[in-house]
Order: sequence, then structure tokens, then C-alpha cells
Amino acid sequence: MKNSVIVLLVFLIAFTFGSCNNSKTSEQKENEAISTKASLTANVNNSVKDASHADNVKYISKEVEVKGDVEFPFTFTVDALKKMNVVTIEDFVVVCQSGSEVKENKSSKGVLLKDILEKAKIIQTNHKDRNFYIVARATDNYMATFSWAEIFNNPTGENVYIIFEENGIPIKNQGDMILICKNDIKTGPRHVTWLKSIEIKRVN
Ligand SMILES: Nc1nc2c(c(=O)[nH]1)N[C@H]1C(S)=C(S)[C@@H](COP(=O)(O)O)O[C@H]1N2
Ligand SMILES: [Mo]
Repeated sequence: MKNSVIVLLVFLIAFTFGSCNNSKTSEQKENEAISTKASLTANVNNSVKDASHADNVKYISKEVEVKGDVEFPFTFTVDALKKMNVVTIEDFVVVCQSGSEVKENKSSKGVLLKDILEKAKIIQTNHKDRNFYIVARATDNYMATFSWAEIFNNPTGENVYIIFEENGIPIKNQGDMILICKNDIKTGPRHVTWLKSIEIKRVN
């Protein structure tokens, strides 16, 4: 009986010290992981607001600002778009990255992003100066990014539009203007509702 108590005590002491060291390191690791995760989440939450309700009228933007490395920065409204080369886009389906179908437009009316960028004229110092990125930003800070080559040297350039009308009706709750990329595999990510600016930036 006495022996077994001593053996038990020895085991208990050994176990306590052994696991103490282990648990300290794993606890530290866990804490590090948690704080990294927390700061990542904080960054994401700071940049994109949780505006998942499509009918959130407070995010509606009446104009879009074109700015950055361009010769002629300008701001446009739906009325200004209507004076440009308006095209009709047939059968556009919005598919979330998750795979679920969110919206289906039989027809949409809009203007090519390329036409807008040509109007603003990207400042290029020579023909090799073509490493630019274009950020389409919404009032809730949701963003989609394009590259110069995608727009000016790739079929995608003929598939990126700023639309103002869906199925014959002006865009209201998600508007006034939405940027879309018709040839994306999942069209949800680069479907920017409440569009407020187009920023052109040179890669440094
Ligand atoms: N401004 C803005 N545009 C956005 C989003 C957003 O949160 N804000 N969500 C995107 C996502 S994840 C998808 S799938 C599509 C379709 O979402 P909808 O339900 O807003 O139409 O819009 C995209 N456009
Ligand atoms: Mo999505």
C-alpha cells in the first residue's frame, strides 16, 4: 500500500513537470496563433464593411470618380455614361465564390471600363510602362482589381463593364452603377455594387 502511494506520487510529480513544460510551449504557440488570426481578422474587418444586405440604401453612390495615374481625372454619373458608347449585355449571371447563383440579368446596359480608362488616359512614359493596376472600389470599401494587361491586351478588356440598368430597370438598391466582369469563372467577386471610384495605380 505504502509502495503504491509512493509510486503514484512519483508518477504524479513526473507528469506534472513533464506536461508543464509542454503545455507552456503549446500554450504560447496557441496564443501566438490566436493573436495572428485576430490581427488578420481585424485588418479585413477594417477594410471591408459587412454590408451583405443588397438593399442597404445608405451605400448608394450617385457618381464614380476616376483618379490616379491619369492625365484627365473625372467624375461621372449615370447620365454621363448614357452619352458614351452604351452596349447591351445579354444573360449575365452572378455566381458567388461559394458556387451559389445570386442574380440573373436577362439584359444589362453599360459602358466598357476600357472606354472610361481611355477617356482618362493612363500616363505612360514609354511603351514598356504598362504595369498598372486598376481598383474598382465601392462605398462599403469592397474592391475588385484588374491589371493593365487584362484590360488592354486580353479578351477580358471586352468583358468589363460599368452597368446602370438591369432588365430594363435603372439600378437602384445596388447602384447607381455596378462594375461587372462577364468572363470571370465566378462572377460574384468582381461584381462591385455601389461603385464609387476607379483608381489607376502604377506598380512600383
Ligand atoms: N459593394 C459590394 N459589392 C459586392 C459585395 C459587397 O459586400 N459589397 N459582395 C460581393 C459578393 S461576395 C457577391 S457573391 C456578389 C453578389 O452579391 P449580392 O448579393 O450583393 O448581389 O456581389 C459582390 N459585390
Ligand atoms: Mo460572394
